[in-house]
Amino acid sequence: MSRNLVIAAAQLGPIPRAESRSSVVIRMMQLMEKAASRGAELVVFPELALTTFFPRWYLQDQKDIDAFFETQMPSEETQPLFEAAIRLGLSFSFGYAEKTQDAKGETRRFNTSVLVGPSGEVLLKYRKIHLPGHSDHEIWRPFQHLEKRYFEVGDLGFPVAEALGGRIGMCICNDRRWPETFRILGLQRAELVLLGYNTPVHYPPAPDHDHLQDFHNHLSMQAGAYQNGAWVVGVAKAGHEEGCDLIGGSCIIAPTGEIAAKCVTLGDEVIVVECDLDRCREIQDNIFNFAAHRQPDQYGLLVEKA
Ligand code: CDV
Repeated sequence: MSRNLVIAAAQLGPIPRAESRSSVVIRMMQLMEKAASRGAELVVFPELALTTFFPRWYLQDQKDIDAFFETQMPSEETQPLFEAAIRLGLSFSFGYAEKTQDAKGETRRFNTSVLVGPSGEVLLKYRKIHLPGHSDHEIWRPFQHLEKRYFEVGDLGFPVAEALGGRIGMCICNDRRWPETFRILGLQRAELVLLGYNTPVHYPPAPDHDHLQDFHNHLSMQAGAYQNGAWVVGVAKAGHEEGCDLIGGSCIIAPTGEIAAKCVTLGDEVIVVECDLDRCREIQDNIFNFAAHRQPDQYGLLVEKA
């Protein structure tokens, strides 16, 4: 099997609260068609791709909250996405709010992403571990960020799958800011990390950093790629959504940390790069050869509670 994988980052522009899933699915299918016409084999969509970014609202009625969650994947509304991918022979990944029941019958809610193969089969599932924001209504904020209220910390760890001719891991939005995320994937010899994000330009607890949002986005992802010798595909939901500006800057990053392609709008946009997974060796066998140079005996503090 070829070690070249043609990957598309499919950025989504704003999704208003009133936009239906079916309408978003049509937009995603249009991006898939565009990506396929440019030779893409894998299309990567953002975090919580099917709806507006609902943690910006303090919702009290569980029915209103659950309206943003998926209880089935695929569902009637998302089935066309899976069918389009099968028809186009594409794999794709995307994020969604997952409501499920555990073995004890308890309801669980996660911020989830899945990687779907070209036959419509789920190859990998990840549930977001670093949930940013807060749990209670904080009225001083111009908008809320209630991920800690609506989701539980993911319970699947950071899995890596042998898939599409390489080793693939995923993370979601805030996870990308934590070096531990990329290192855990790197220790499993991930060659490709797929991630989606919804990042407001305005960060209410530290507004002095608003002008640095794009810089911090790329800084985190480029460092993660380089320090672990992996391709990283970071995909935004971007633009002015329900009064909140979200950064764009979706990009495909080489294992050297260089940005190979980047979106230039804040709307629906596709970029495509032919990614040679063997290029991971340039980094993983040399400067970040873990077996030769890492000193885990000295890193005990890293896994102690702060
Ligand atoms: N969706 C996110 O995880 N957003 C956070 C914001 C709140 C800082 C992020 O890390 O981009």
